[in-house]
Amino acid sequence: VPLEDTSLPLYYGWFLLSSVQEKVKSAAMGFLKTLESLDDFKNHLDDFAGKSVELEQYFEAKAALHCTTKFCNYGKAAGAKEYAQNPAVVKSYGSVFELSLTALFITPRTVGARVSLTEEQLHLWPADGEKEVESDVPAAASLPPGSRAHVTLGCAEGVQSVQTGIDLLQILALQQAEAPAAKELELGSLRYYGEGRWMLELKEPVRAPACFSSFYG
Ligand code: 2AM
Repeated sequence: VPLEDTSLPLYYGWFLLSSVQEKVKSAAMGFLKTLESLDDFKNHLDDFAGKSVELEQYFEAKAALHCTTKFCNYGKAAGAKEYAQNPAVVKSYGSVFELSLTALFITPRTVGARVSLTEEQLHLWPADGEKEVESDVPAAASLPPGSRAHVTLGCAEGVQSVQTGIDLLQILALQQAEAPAAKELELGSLRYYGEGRWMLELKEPVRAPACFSSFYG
């Protein structure tokens, strides 16, 4: 294996600064607690294996909070080398950006925060970011670039974090087709998308400074 291939990371992304990690985690906890207290949610508990669930225990945290841009798999993923050589990626490496977390969502598999990317941030988004998961979400290619951008906050037992972006795209595809009626809460508008999928559009987006970098593992 040529050295240049082995030097590619597992993934590139924005890593939330440690000062904001706790803020985001507590916003997520607040969301889960609010959800659990709602009759609407209790009426749909079947989605979560039927029994009573403590959402805070149902999901386990994965890595330090980040928003993956390109999963390179040490160079084995399609387009990894091209991404690493993209001038925008090279130029921004190590810079701090402000991410805007505009919604929180859960499914029986994952809990995450949607990231709404700015024009500048979209330059770091890979061209195939959404198309890559078309087999899981057929409508993915018709969603705008950056739709998959998210921070994984936790996964159910045995679930890999790559699932969070797939769950987000599924919710957005349903939203595009026909958004269900919203319940207005103090934190924002909550919608139920069936099969245990809930999304809260935040009234006040959470602003999270994050460093664009990569993870080798
Ligand atoms: P995540 O972005 O939803 O958290 C290491 O596994 C990181 O790369 C995780 O952050 C994970 O998911 C992300 N990841 C894993 N496989 C991926 C894939 N095929 N495409 C995009 N991101 C992936």
